[in-house]
Amino acid sequence: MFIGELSDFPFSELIGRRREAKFRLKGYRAVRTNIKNSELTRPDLITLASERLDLVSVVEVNKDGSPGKFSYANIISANKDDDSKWEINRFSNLGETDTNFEYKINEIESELEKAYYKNGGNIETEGVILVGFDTKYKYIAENSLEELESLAKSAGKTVINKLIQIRRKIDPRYLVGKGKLKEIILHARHYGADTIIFDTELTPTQANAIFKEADIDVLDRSQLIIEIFAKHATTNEGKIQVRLADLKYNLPRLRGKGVELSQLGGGIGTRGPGEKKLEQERRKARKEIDLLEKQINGLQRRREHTRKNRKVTGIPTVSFIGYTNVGKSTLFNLATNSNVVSQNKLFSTLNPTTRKLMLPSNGQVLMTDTVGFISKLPKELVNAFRATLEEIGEADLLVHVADASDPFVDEKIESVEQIIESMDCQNIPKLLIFNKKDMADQATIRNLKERFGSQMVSALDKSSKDLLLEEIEKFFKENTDIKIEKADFMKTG
Ligand SMILES: Nc1nc2c(ncn2[C@@H]2O[C@H](COP(=O)(O)OP(=O)(O)OP(=O)(O)O)[C@@H](O)[C@H]2O)c(=O)[nH]1
Ligand SMILES: [Mg+2]
Repeated sequence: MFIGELSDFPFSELIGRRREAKFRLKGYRAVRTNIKNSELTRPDLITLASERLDLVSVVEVNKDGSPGKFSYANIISANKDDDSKWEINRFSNLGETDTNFEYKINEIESELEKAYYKNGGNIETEGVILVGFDTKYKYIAENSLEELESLAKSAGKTVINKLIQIRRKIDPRYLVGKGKLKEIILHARHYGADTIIFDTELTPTQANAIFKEADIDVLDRSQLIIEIFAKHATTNEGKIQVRLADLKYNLPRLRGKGVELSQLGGGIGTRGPGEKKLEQERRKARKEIDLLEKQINGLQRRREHTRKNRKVTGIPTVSFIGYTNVGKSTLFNLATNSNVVSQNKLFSTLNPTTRKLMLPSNGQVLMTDTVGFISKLPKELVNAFRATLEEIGEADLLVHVADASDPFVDEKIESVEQIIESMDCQNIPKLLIFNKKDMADQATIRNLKERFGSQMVSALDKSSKDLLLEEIEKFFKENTDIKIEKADFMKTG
C-alpha cells in the first residue's frame, strides 16, 4: 500500500534491475487510495507497465471511511498491430469485485509468455528493439534499419521489434527527445526486450543520458559493429585491434558505477568516491590503449617487412575490396582455390589473406581478401584495421566487388568509394565486378551492365573463375603499364 504518487515510488531500488524477468511480472501489486477520485492516472499506468507490476488499483474512500469505487489495471500482451499496453477494469464498489486475483495474474503471465514467443522472443538469446533515426526521410531510416537488423543477427541477437523516429532537430541529450525516449523504453519493456539498439552513433552525452533513463541495456550502431568484430576475431592481431577499437570508442562513454550517488552526496567542488573510481577506470583504459598501440605497431613493422619482400619479387598485388557480405571471400576462394571463411554474416572476414595466383596466360599476381566495409563505419574501427588499410594502400589493383542482387547496390558502391577516398587510395586503379549474378533478375543485370559496363560473375559458379581472371588480366594490359611476369616453372618447380 502506498500513499502519494505511484510514479514516485522507488520500485527500481526496491526490486532492482531484474533483467532475467523478460516476460514475467515482478510479483508486486500496488493499491492506491484516493478520497476524491477513483480513476487510475496516466503515471499510475506508466508505472504499471514500466515496472511490470502484477496489478495497480485505486480505491475511492467514502466520506464515512468505507471503500467506494474501485478500479484496477493490468498489463496486456504486446501486439504488433495494437500498441495498447494495459487494460482497466472498473467496479462501482469494492465489494462488487469477485475477481480471483491469483488466478487473474497467472492468466496474464501465461498470455505474456505466449505473446513473447509469438513476437519472436527467445529466452536463450539477447532480445533487441531496434530504433531507426533520421532528421529528414523515413526511407533512409528504414534502409539503414534493415542493415542494422542484419548486423544484430550477425551478432547472434534476436530482433523483437523495430521502431523509426524522424526528428528535424537532433536532441543533443536524448537524440529522439525525452518524451519519445520514454515511450521507446516502455515499448522495449513491454516486449520483454533485453537491449535497445540505436541505429546511429550516440555521442557520449547521449549515451550516458539515455542509459540513466533506461533501465535496460542500450547500444548504438558502432558498439554493435565492434561487438561483431570481437565475436569474429580469431587471430592475435585481430583480437588486439578489436580490443583497441572497443577501448577507444568506449573511453569517453565510461560511466563508472555510483557516479550519480556521489554527485548527490558531495557538495560543489568535492569529488565523491564514484568519480574517483571513474577516473581510475579511465586511467586504466588509457594505459591499456597505449600498450595495445605499441603491440600493433610492432606487428605493423613485421608486415611492412613482408610486403617489402613481396615488392622485391615484383609480383603485382590485387586486393578484393567491397561492402560486407558481397561475396569477396567466396570469390577469393574460387580464384585461388583457398579456404578462407565465407558465410552469410556481416564481417566474416577480419584479417587480410594473401595468396599467389596464376592468371590465364601464366602471369603471376598476389591476391588479397580484405575486411568488408559498411556505411557509418566507426572511425575507431577504420583506424584499428590497419592491416587491411595497408594492404589496400599498397595494392596495384583494387577489385571492387559489388552484389548485383542487392537493391541498394548503388548506395553501397558509393559508400565503398567514399571510404576508399577517405583512405587516400582513390588513385589506385579500380576494377568493378558484380557478383551474385545468379541471384539477380535479368532486367537488373542488363541495367547494371549498361550503367557500369562491368563483368557479372557468380562465386558459386565455377566457370566464373576464368571470367574473373581474364577480366583482371585484360585490365592490367589495357589500363596499366604494369608488366606481369610469367611464372618460371623451372625455378619454382
Ligand atoms: N547466391 C550467391 N551467393 C553468394 C555468392 N557469392 C557469395 N555468396 C554468399 O554470400 C555470403 C557472403 O559471402 P562472403 O564471401 O563471406 O562475403 P564477404 O564479402 O567476404 O563478406 P565479409 O567478409 O563479411 O565482408 C555467403 O553466404 C556466400 O555463400 C554468389 O555469387 N551467389
Ligand atoms: Mg569475407
